[in-house]
Amino acid sequence: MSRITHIEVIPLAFSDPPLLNTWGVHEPLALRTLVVIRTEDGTTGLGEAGGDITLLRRLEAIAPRLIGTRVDAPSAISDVVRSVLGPDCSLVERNVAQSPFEVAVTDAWARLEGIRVVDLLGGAVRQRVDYAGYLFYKWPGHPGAADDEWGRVLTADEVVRLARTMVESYGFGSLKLKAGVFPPDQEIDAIQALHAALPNVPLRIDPNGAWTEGTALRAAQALEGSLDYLEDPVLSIPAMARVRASTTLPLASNMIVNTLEDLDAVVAASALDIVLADHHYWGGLRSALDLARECAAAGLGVSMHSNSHLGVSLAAMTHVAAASDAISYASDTHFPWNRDDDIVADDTFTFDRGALSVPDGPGLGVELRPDVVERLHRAYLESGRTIRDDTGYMRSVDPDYDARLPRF
Ligand code: GKR
Ligand code: MG
Repeated sequence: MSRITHIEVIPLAFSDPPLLNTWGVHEPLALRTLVVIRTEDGTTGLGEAGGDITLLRRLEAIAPRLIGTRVDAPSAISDVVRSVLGPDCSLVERNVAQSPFEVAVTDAWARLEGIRVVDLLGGAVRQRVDYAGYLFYKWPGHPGAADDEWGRVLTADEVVRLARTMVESYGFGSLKLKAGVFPPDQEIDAIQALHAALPNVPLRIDPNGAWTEGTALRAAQALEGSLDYLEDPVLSIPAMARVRASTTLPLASNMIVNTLEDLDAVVAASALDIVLADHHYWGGLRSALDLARECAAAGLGVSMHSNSHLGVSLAAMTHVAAASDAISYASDTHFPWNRDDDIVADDTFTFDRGALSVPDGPGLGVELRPDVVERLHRAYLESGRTIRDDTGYMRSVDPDYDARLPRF
């Protein structure tokens, strides 16, 4: 089986609208890292990771040590990652650094076999993967710039307008509102307005742990009947368990389950109904599938989390969801917010009734647009940016911005 001969680790910066979250606001450029491996017979494999400098430096340190690895031995990657990162790195940090290499190697292996990644992962349990439309409050444009195509989303009516646009453009059959931005009553009103406007669309709200336990209890009671699930209202397992015990709403999280030990603790405390898996944080495609299996065995539902991303990540998520019947909810995606700057061919992803067909492959089934990769890499270098800093950007506009969690 073919061995890796080259690896490129390419930092990228791409346009991002001013989306509000509890930490602050998205900066004009989001950062991401592309990993491209090549094998001795010229096969390529792609992976995508976050863009912060610490991770970038780790990926750059790991890459040369993977030269010579066979692409049909993805388990060899974790030994290299462990030895390069050393004992001071946490399991989660190792998993984050491992993920893009595991995805790239799997892509190359599947390409070599002439099959789709999903088939290499055990076969497709579905050919279409549902995604949820991801609603954000947002400024009309970045400070000093013209309004963007999405316009202003600061009121309940504007959230409903955004939801209608997302549903009309993509056919999403579920919607998630990023919350923890405004006083909770305002966000509860927005969900109630969405529920009234789109009664057949399951809704989620995610304040990223910005709410106190008291607020979470009150919000849960107010939103019973309007929500499909409530995501990360609070940030500790005991607090989540207490909220869960007081509501009929299903509770979900991508913040309190980061390791299998966390999963055991969550199950022991009856703290959650749904875990949001994310192959970027769990060490790659296989570990995300293992997590999904473990969750299902423990009686938990599974959805998938996303951060601002490009098409290699979207393809990887689609193959993961297609390979797992444990993934029982539509997955999050930021795709509509970032699609114009995508590094993969324009026509790769066409949403049909909120779902993507699993790309035909071989491999992940995506091809890079080299001119766009080059442009986004230049944008990265010229920007001088090295970390995501939503709070710093918000404070450049509102110097007193309070990003404490919880604070509402
Ligand atoms: O893009 O602002 C954002 C989101 O808040 C993201 O950073 C979160 O990781 O979407 C994510 C979540 O579900 O927590
Ligand atoms: Mg979340």
